Amino acid sequence: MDIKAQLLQLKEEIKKEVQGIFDEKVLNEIKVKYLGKKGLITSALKSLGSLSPEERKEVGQLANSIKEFLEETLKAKQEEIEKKKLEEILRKERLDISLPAEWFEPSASHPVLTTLKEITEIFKSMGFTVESGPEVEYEDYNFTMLNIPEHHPARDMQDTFYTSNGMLLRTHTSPVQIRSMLKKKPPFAIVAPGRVYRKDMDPTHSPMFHQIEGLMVDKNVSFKDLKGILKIFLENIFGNNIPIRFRPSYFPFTEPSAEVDVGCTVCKGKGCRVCKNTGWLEILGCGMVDPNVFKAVGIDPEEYTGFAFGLGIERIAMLRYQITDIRLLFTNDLRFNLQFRGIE
Ligand code: 2U9
Repeated sequence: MDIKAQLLQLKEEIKKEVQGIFDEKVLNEIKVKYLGKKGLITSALKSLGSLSPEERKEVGQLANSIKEFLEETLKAKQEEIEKKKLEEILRKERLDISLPAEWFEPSASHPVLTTLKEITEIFKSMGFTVESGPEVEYEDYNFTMLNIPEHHPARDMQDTFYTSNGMLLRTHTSPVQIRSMLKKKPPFAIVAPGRVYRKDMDPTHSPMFHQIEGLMVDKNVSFKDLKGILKIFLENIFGNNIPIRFRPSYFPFTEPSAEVDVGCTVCKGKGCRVCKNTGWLEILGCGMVDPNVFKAVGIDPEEYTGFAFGLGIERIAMLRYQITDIRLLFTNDLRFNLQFRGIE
């Protein structure tokens, strides 16, 4: 058979060979078989030298056209294989978006966190900024600088958790205000929400609980300012018509000091178990910052005055949601926690 006939036969073979292939590996083998260094078309092109010039031209054109034909056929086949692969992936990974979604049990915001956030927001709305600090504190920041001297009963080992390195778990968030006063220059108004620790455990006391404390320092801050701020706060929490009373009290870090009661929200002042028949609920403590506290942080008490207050978050949450045992707030029993779904 002459070379022309051989080439035409090759073309027919290629057509047949490529037809039933769906594998890239086999496709590659065919490419090598015809177009590789020792491939059939390559050899045919190499043998052109032995032909006469006229034949060379004709056979050369034929060989090239077959080469082109093969290249195009292989390319088309490659595209066909890739398309098939993609179709297969799309078929396998098909999502039916009309199927019903998987059911997730909705969770609930913890009542302590809900209350803490709400109280913080009320003070923010009155221009207070929010500060925080470490829970493991120096004795100086937790006691000494707050006018609580070394042998004061508040420092008692029976009330305070001391760490082995001479530090302690803060018993109130007041050290945050000490740190702020060491850093900032008056005027400022801050609140410090956070966890505090005391060795206490009964239906109304937990060894860890949450407080929020506030401090405003400026020239001419008075007890009148303190009353105004606390009135707005209590009306926001308990409603506009809530009765409020200030009772004289004592704290080492404020002078004068007061405790603030609101009319019992359960019996409306008539007397019940919750208010121990007094008609009043004790909500917070407050007072004017003691000059000794200002001196300890390097603020001149002749130039500046300030008020401070503090309250326990769990107590407020318990009153709001009529919870009678504080321990329910910390056992993480879902039957309890999930009752607060939708409240935040
Ligand atoms: C600085 C100066 C003064 C914070 C205050 C109270 C009154 C108070 C208690 C309420 C219930 C704590 O959670 S509780 O047991 N707190 O009665 N706290 S005045 O006074 C400060 C704080 C920091 C530098």
